[in-house]
Amino acid sequence: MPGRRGPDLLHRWEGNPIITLEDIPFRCNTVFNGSSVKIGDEYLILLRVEGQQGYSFFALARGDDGYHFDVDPEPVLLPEKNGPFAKYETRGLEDPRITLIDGVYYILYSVASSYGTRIAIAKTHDFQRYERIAIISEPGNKDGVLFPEKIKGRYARLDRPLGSYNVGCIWISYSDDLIHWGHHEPVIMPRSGYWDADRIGASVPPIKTEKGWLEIYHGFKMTASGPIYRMGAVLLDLDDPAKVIARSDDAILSPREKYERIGDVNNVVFACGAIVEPNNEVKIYYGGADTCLCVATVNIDRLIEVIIEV
Ligand code: BMA
Repeated sequence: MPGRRGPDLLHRWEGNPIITLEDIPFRCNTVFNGSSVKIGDEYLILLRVEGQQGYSFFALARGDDGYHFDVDPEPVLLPEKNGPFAKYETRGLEDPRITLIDGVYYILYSVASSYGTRIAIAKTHDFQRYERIAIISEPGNKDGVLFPEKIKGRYARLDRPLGSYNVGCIWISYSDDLIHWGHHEPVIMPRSGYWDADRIGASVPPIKTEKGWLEIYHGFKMTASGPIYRMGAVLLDLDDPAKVIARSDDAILSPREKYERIGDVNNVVFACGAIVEPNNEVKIYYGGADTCLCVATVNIDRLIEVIIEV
């Protein structure tokens, strides 16, 4: 909406936060980042929950309006204790991102262990049963998001390998089978002096629009009291998403409210999922200060206009 007042382009829901520790029916330390899907009229959010041991796993929240949710009584995906994946999951499962392709919900997430952080892929048809498929990156990589369709015949993903000098930037890779990935190429870099100066990563799985792939990403700038995590947006070419068409100069959401400022990690807004409604409103689900889940909205055409007009 032209003329919207206030520092942030996104509009925070007045009832934020939408999920806090009090909403979790089992004992845990904190709940934060989550990825969303809408199936018919039902909204589901796969949540990152951190247990009292200190590692994370996933729980499922359900609702019928996108704002009010109930969390299932038990976690839905825990680190494996046995089997081929176990040794890569000893420090937990983090930051799920859901993408629907041909009726299957694929979940990219980070697995953490003393070997480092890697990206894993699992699938589900119903959010009741989950099947691990493979671990699909080397250590030092996270923030994997899968495109919702093949591009020139291959699956595509964005991810965030930590390159030299510990600088994280967003890369693209391609695969024929979702398991073996290659043709890696950097796509989006941090920008010196900007809000996303020191590290960036993909946040929401790319959303197809007429103007290009919309990628809502996160970035941080280091300050004397630690990083400030903000949200931004870019448009990538539909046929060749390694090409950036346009990028917002400004962050679209910055931590300002108390629930974004103060928590287990201060000054964080961190999205893992979004839903585009039939009226073109995008609901973006994001963790606040690693201590709660929140939602903010924006009209998708307005968002694209802002990215392009820079
Ligand atoms: C990132 C991820 C997120 C987290 C953020 C802020 O590296 O681990 O899950 O929300 O840091 O702590």
